[in-house]
Amino acid sequence: MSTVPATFDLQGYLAAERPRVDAALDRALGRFADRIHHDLAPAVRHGVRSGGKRLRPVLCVAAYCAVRGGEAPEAAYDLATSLEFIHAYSLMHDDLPCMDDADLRRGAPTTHREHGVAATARGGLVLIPLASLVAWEASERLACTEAVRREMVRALNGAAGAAGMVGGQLLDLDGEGRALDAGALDDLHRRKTGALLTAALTLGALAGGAADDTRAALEAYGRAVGLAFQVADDILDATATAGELGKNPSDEALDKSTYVSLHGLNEARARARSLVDEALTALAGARLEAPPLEALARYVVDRRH
Ligand code: GRG
Repeated sequence: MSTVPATFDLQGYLAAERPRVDAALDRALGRFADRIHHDLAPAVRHGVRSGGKRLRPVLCVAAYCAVRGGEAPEAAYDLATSLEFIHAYSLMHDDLPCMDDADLRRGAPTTHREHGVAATARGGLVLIPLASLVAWEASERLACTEAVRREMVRALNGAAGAAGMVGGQLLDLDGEGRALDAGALDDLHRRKTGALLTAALTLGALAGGAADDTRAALEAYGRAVGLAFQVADDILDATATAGELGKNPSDEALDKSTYVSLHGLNEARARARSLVDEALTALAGARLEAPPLEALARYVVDRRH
């Protein structure tokens, strides 16, 4: 099912949104420069500003616009920066020798390859509290109430923590060399990847002043898109080249259970499509007119990196 207007230009939309996100990341690194020890600043900058699709901030701002209509103010992009800070730290740490031991990300050397393990480990840690500070400060400029601002910071940290991304990463590391069943694989990825993607929708919805049912619909969309994203990631890891991916495929080398190893390529593709339909159904149920969110759901599974 798709209600995306044939005229919606996702590539043009992303080409306009990504520089706005990058500008917000630069603003945050500047505004909070005194919170980043100067020895760690190059590694932090590398982790935050070395490319990437900027999917989480883009989703956050798209949710804000879906709720409020019109264009998003600068502060909405500043709020969305908090999600990218958590994402950046997670990739810096994920690539470290004690985790995935990756040399390449986004077609370039990983942060620890450029700036060393110590600065990367510590710089990643600096980004965690900074993300909360960024969200707290930006949400004040968006004139959110204190209760809403607290809820945003709680949602961000919940998604980043043991019940979310960190917990998912632990399950992932634990699962290396073991066959996980379908339920365990879903649980792992709902935490590791899905929780932060869903938090992007939560923050955008809260900032936009969404009613509870609209927020719930956006979060249902986020959960479906989050899992679809990971199914697509597994398909890409199994089928794309290192050149396309900008990193070395690693699932097989690390002996990880994936949607492809568990279900096969065709079934994994069908699951990704059905999750996209689930996401679009959630939007339609809330009568949300949101062409960017509809197109982004499809993009998540159609992307080549
Ligand atoms: C101490 C156990 C422990 C964990 C620390 C390292 C870590 C926290 C978490 C890792 C979480 C992780 C690597 C999640 C993967 C998420 C994912 C699919 C990343 C790729 O996202 P894209 O494609 O990346 O959006 P770009 O490059 O576009 O930004």
